[in-house]
Amino acid sequence: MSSDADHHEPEAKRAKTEDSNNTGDADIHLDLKDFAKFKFGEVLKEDPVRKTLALKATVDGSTDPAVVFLEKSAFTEECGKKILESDTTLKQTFHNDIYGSYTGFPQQELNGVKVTIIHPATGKHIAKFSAKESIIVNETPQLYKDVLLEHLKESAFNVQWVYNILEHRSEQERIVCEDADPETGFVLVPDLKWDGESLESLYLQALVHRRGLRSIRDLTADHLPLLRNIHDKGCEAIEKKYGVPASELRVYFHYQPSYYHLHVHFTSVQFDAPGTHVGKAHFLSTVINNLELVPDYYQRATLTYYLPRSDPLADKLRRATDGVSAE
Ligand code: G7M
Repeated sequence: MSSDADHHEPEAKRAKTEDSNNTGDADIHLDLKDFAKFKFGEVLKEDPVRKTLALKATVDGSTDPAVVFLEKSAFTEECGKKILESDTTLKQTFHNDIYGSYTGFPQQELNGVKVTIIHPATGKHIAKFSAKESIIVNETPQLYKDVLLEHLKESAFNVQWVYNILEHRSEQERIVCEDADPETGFVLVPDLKWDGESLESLYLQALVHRRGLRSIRDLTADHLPLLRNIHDKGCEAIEKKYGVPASELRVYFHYQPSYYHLHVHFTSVQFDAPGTHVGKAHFLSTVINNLELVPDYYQRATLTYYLPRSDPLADKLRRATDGVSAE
């Protein structure tokens, strides 16, 4: 996905691999300027606290649905200044003594909504964006081998977007730092979820150049140089570009991740980013420390995490666990 909607290299940017999500429909992102072709389907999830809404939509000329994720953008200082000092219309709701309540209508460019569109969206995308209850899973190394690895063979999100970034086919203008070393190198880019502006909600991803590392489960002490390099160079680049020091950054992995190509999240500690909870986030510094103490820690550890109750994996893990304890 490019931040520059007018600049595209269609052939290069589309997935060409067998595990592509590309169903043969035209790439709707190539020339998308409005929602004229979209029809509302249903609300998948609404979150009044984060001020987000996930919708399922149909798209004219396509048999595949789209997921449209709307998010009210965070305010920046500059935006606050402009709202006060340029033509914002106010409609009063009520006033009482020294207190007044209004709805403000800032100028169009101050009033943007962050929109993420996934098309064609797979059933797995729809499930990911849908409202759901979670359950806690204790994944032993045996369950990882018997259930999770098998599950990933059948059902894993396509990571073509990662390869597009690593091969400079997408988002190249957004790269904050790159170390091209095939063993210890990575690319640091703003996360899809970040508008790239509000430092309070700063969110970047380091994607490793090495192929074949799926998640923290694959990490051993052999990868310590890679992990230390990501930590040190990633923090340094963020401080240089955004002025946010390492002491204000949460640097972590997700387990489980959505995308099984090793990547590290860098978010502002001021920001309660989605997926920073116990049961999902693992500090990079803790992972490094665990591997320093026990070189094969992540092959031996039971990892505890939450999963949507409706996730087919939850069911497979439950059946495997029941099967083992019944024997
Ligand atoms: O849960 P997991 O660790 O797999 O998180 C993956 C992260 O990648 C999420 O924070 C997503 O917002 C981010 N992400 C997903 N996609 C499809 C893209 C993309 O196309 N570009 C960028 N920059 N980040 C993405």
